[in-house]
Amino acid sequence: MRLRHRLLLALDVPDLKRARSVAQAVQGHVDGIKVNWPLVLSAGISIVRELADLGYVLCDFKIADIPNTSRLIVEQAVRARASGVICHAFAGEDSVRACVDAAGSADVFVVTELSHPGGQEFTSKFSEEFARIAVRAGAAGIIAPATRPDRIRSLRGIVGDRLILAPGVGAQGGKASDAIAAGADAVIVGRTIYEAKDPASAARMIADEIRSIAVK
Ligand code: OMP
Repeated sequence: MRLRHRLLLALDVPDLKRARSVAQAVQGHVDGIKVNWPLVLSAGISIVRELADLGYVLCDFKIADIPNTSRLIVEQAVRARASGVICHAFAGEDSVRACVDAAGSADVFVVTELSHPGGQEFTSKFSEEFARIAVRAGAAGIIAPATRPDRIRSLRGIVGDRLILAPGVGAQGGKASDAIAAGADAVIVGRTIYEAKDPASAARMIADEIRSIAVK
């Protein structure tokens, strides 16, 4: 993944027309688009193929199943031209390995601890172990919470130079520059961009905020 802006758009927009228009609008301001179930369930897997014409598409299917099913899911995402997929680690290292094997040259990102308050009920207790699983299984990186930059800092110590993508900016209360300063390679932002009147300028503002700390 080429990270020029250190920003990915979470395109959680079930309305296909609007999703297409937001995706077009942010071109040149984001490094990729993350697609989750709301859009895929409404528009079908062909939306992944369509968005792949614009650049990097990360399929956030939060895969958490037995290895064989995990493999079958990743194969479909790759067939639809996904550049990366997201899986959970709580299904076990064998399931994460199955995702990595099936992904081939595509990236696998492993969720460590979820960014919302409920993420502290269960996932935060295991996030360091999940990060170790990501490293052992050969994943491209992890997902870590922009809402808790201190956790990004700790997890960076475990994953070394693997990528850290941090969601939870804006609507969930996290700050892009804080997440980057704590060691994230890029942030993932949804509502703050796609609910803005002008998604392109919302994306540009976040990228500018990130750039402003990167040059300090
Ligand atoms: P906004 O809160 O609207 O910016 O969207 C955040 C996006 O990141 C959504 O697509 C979430 O599903 C996703 N996400 C989190 O918010 N928290 C996490 O811990 C993990 C993810 C993710 O895996 O992308």
